[in-house]
Amino acid sequence: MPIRAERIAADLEAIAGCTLSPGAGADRPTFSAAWRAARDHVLAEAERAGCHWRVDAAGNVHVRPRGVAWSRRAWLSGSHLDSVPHGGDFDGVIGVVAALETLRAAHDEGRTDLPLELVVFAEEEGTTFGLGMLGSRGWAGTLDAAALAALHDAHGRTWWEAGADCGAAADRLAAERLDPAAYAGFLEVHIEQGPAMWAHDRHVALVTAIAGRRQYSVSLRGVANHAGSTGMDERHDALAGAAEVITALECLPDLLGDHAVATVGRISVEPNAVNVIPARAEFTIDLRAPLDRMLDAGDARIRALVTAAATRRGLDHEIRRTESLPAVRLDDALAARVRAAAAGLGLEPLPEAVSGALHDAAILAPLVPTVMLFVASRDGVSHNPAEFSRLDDVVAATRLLAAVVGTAPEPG
Ligand code: HGY
Ligand code: MN
Ligand code: MN
Repeated sequence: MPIRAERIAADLEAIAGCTLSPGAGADRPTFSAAWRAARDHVLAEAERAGCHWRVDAAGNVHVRPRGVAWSRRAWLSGSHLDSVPHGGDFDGVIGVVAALETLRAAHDEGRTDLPLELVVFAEEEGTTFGLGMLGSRGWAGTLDAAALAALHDAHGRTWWEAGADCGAAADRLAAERLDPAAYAGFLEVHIEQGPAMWAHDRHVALVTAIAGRRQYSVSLRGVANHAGSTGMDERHDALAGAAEVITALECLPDLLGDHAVATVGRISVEPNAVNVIPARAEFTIDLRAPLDRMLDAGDARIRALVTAAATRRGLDHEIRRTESLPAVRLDDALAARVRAAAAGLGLEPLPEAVSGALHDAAILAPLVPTVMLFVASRDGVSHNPAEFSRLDDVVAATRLLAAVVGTAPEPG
């Protein structure tokens, strides 16, 4: 199939222009005007390539060649168009564009029956509604309508209120659940978002596992008091307590093992005044590791750290685990199919990688044979306007995707 670099480049440029903060990176919250514009670009391209599309009750967008009925078993490929605030132009986008270009290339060849479905998952990042992979979890059934109704965006709208004019509908969610038998496999093309491939001059890699993730919201409550007349040993300073925990968290991954990481990405302080001892500090913890036993050990240490700091300082504390996703091993048989296709393209030996970042692939992997293809990220930078991947690498990954899905899947 004739994969064309200039079409991929045009997609990347068009979608990069769909942002709420022009000149300051990708700002594409799910269901926002910028997200709808990016989605509409993909749909316009897909319609020109002889495709039809639908939106499922969770708000995810699905595209197939008109000659492929929705009931026919097919390959699935795609990713997300939503971004973190001021993110990069490649995260999620290259997975959508790779599948779109594969559909266009098939159309160029007059193939109206390529058994490939493009999917654009809603809210992969979790920075719009506070929890990640919402569209894929709503479709897969690991989140129900009530759970999605309990989430709110910055405007106080629930998933269903914010997504209503983008096709999200709570009353249809259960009926439109993913049917695993309908798909031969899911392939997600994504940027590595880490330094290894770029540093070792690897351009495309096969991802064989995805790290597990635990996320927490920690609340410390002390006593507001006068910054000038309160002695240091008379304080119940919630922010100082948070600082003690955050500093200790930086050392935690070394105790858990290789590829474990911990991040405090968000903190709020009350009353947040220069001359008042902070009464309240609330912060998030994001813990990742390639093995569940490492996550379990990290969970216990996080709870011990917070309790010790709070006790020492006379603070009340609360630890809420807001997410717990297991480490995921991807599908061996589909991986072998990818390696064989790579050999046919001269991309051998195909490097392999473990993903520290989470992806919708982690949600689908328990239900549908799943693999990912990574494309190198310049200096590993991601979730940042400086995020960059080489067009040639995106093209190479797209060619590999096309080679895998170009042959009809075995019957289910
Ligand atoms: O947070 C992640 O791992 C992904 O980028 N959403
Ligand atoms: Mn992503
Ligand atoms: Mn991301």
